Amino acid sequence: MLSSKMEAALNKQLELEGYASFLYLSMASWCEREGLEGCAKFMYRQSMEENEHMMRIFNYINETDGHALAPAINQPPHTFESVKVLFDQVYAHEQKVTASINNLVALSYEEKDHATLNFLQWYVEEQREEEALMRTILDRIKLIGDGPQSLYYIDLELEKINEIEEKAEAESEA
Ligand code: OFO
Repeated sequence: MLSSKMEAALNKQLELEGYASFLYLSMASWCEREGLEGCAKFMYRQSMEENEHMMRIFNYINETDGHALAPAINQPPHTFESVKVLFDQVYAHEQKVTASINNLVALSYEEKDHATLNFLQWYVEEQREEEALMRTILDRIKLIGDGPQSLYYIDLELEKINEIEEKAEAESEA
């Protein structure tokens, strides 16, 4: 059973995951409109993943006798200065999510809530992977440059990353 403090904190996390899903959806749309197909595909997938992250917590709250509350989500921005700014914002949001997951882990220790501590380990690992992936993308953008002539090559890099991610997903489902 969840303590009321833990239940409230997990419900709060739903907002962050839900916002990430809508932010990335908005980014996917902007990329698509800019003709950046590889980036758009990447952001659509990230958006779906964030929705899954939200639902995993949502289901956990109800399974542990809490009450999962559908969160209020602020409207994300619709336009982005550049593809580099867009990925800077993704990285910043992921860092914010990581800090929040770390606070949830600390709270589960405080509350001696071993089930939630165990549940959160998946998120600890997921955040480590996501931050590493975003840093890789930002490093590649730095190498290629983000002027108008570079966009084609940035998009190709994202296509390569999409292929790797899709292959890993297919392997994990097999
Ligand atoms: Fe779910 O916040 Fe990113 O991964």
